[in-house]
Amino acid sequence: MSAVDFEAWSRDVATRLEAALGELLPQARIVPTRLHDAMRYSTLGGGKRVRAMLVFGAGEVTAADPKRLEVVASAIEMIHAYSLIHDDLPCMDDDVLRRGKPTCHVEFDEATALLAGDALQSLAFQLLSDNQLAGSAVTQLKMIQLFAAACGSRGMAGGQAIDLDAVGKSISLAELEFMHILKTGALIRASVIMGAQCGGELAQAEQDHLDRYAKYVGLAFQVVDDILDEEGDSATLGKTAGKDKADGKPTYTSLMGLAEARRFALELLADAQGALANFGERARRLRESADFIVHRRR
Ligand code: GRG
Repeated sequence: MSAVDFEAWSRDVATRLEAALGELLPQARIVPTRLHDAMRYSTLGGGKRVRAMLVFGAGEVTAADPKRLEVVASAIEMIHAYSLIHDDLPCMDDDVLRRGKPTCHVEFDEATALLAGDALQSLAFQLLSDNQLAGSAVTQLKMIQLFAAACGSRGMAGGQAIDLDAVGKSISLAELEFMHILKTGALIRASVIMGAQCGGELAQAEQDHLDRYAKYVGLAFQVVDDILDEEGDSATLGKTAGKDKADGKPTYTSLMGLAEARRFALELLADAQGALANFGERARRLRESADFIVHRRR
């Protein structure tokens, strides 16, 4: 795969992920059919699949078996889909458009959307415990621990709580950064670390470099998300543009201004690339994925 360009590689990742998710998600004809339909509706056929790119990119660093990476990427996408379903509910961001189509609670109903998110979360953990994904049981347990922490109150759910609490308030840049490290950064970091853990063991210094890369990329992802929310249009983004501003949410652009936020995103990209300096060709896909994350238009 190293001869093909990034576009072909990322398409291949998305195709593999889609096929794996199609198999791993319960079929819509299985009872309870409405719930299974909603889980598939929100997980399949959309999204940039950035977290899967990071799983597969990190897997190339440790020469991991693609079959293991498919399972890990699927579990992470299920958690991501659950977070989007719940985030769109009326009790949270109350949004009607996601990935260019009606949000889960609009297409189905609120109760089904709540349950679809819940069931996606437990299915993700089931996959990580049903399949052999690492060289040793100890490493696999460490993967699951990291994943649980990334999803919970000191990860994504905690970041969401801080986010909801910050609406209409003025917060500092340090507070904004802390919120995003939890809300979006934790799952992005888990994608990189778990992808690498599917393959051969890395020296401690190499693990630390990957971890630094993941943290910079996670933050860069969010800064760019804020820029796109301000600059983009709903048709391109596939979600309601300008919503953060309209909802009175603090963002990088509201705190720094657009030009400074753009500069900050490039600085984070350079830091992320710097963290990979010693990996050579093995980290090519991680380098390209970081570039994609910062220069994307949606
Ligand atoms: C409800 C527990 C719980 C958590 C929700 C991550 C999150 C916390 C909410 C998502 C809301 C949101 C729009 C956050 C901003 C960054 C983000 C995660 C954007 C969506 O991710 P992309 O751009 O989406 O990777 P696609 O559709 O491409 O997969």
